[in-house]
Amino acid sequence: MRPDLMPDTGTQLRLYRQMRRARHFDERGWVLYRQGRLGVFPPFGGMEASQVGTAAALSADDWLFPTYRDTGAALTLGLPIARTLAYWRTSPHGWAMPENLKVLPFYIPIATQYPQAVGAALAEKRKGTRNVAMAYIGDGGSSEGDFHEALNFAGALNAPCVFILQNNGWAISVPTRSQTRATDLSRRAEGYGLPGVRVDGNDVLATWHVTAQAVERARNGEGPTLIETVTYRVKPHTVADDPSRYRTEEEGAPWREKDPVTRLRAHLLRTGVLNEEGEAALLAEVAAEFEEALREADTYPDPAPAEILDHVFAEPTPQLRRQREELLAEVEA
Ligand SMILES: Cc1ncc(C[n+]2csc(CCOP(=O)(O)OP(=O)(O)O)c2C)c(N)n1
Ligand SMILES: [Mg+2]
Repeated sequence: MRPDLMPDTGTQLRLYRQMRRARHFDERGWVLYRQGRLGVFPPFGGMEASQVGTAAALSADDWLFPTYRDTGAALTLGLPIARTLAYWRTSPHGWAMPENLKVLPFYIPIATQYPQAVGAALAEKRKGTRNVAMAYIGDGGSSEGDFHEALNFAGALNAPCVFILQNNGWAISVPTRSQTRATDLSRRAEGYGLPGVRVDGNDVLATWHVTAQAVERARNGEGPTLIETVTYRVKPHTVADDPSRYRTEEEGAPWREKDPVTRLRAHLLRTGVLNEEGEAALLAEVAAEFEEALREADTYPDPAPAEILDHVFAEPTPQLRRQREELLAEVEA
């Protein structure tokens, strides 16, 4: 990487801590799932540079629209670990966001977050702030109509949006090459008059750099950017998926070599920004933070059935009220 594009050492260390927090969540998540202490969740290990480097370019006043895969991004912008654990326990505590946090609950319906992010960005523009909205999507999601509508809409209205397209090679069992004939997904931006950037999604210094530039453009009223982070889903689609049914083990081998956490670690140790002692302390802090959050999540009471409908709208619609009554009557019976 060109030295003049390198984030300062403070930023490098901040990125490393966030990547370790994400990696730790992913690894502990697997164990907790097997222990029956966490529900089915989509692992993201190996995609930390793609998620952390992009989210770290935001400020606390910006919006983040994550998909189910983007725990690493959400944690980076400040989503509490305890809430995230609650989410994957299907507890309402997991989708009632802290008031001051502009991170949306993880989107499960593919691509719906993209047009909604444009709406949030336009609202900020109308209010005259310099805040931006960042939305995540996968390679598979980029085949959905919502993706294209959002890019067109954002371009036409010059919305302060940053679109992150994480190309991790797979949409469950469908490889990117079957998903589309396009071979460079970032070039789709051209069709909507937007800049499109393709970046090594396993290099956190690079993802951070290109995203920081896109965020700056958006803040300055210069409009949206599409960033394709080229990475790989080394893990199964969810902890309940068996990828050996649709792909070979060898396919992932070169990607495991390019592990983004190991890669930044090697750089930090080589340049003396971090030493083994400093790293050990950092890892201990990250682990302690997680265990504390797990203890907190364990204190959340089990949800009551009707809570599944709370937090959907500030004011429930007549339909929701009716469904709530029906549900309660059913539980009663
Ligand atoms: C609208 C909609 N259609 C289908 C699904 C089922 N589904 C869940 S994940 C997924 C694959 C998405 O792949 P991609 O966008 O590449 O994201 P990744 O899982 O690789 O992060 C599909 C089709 C869904 N959740 N929503
Ligand atoms: Mg994918």
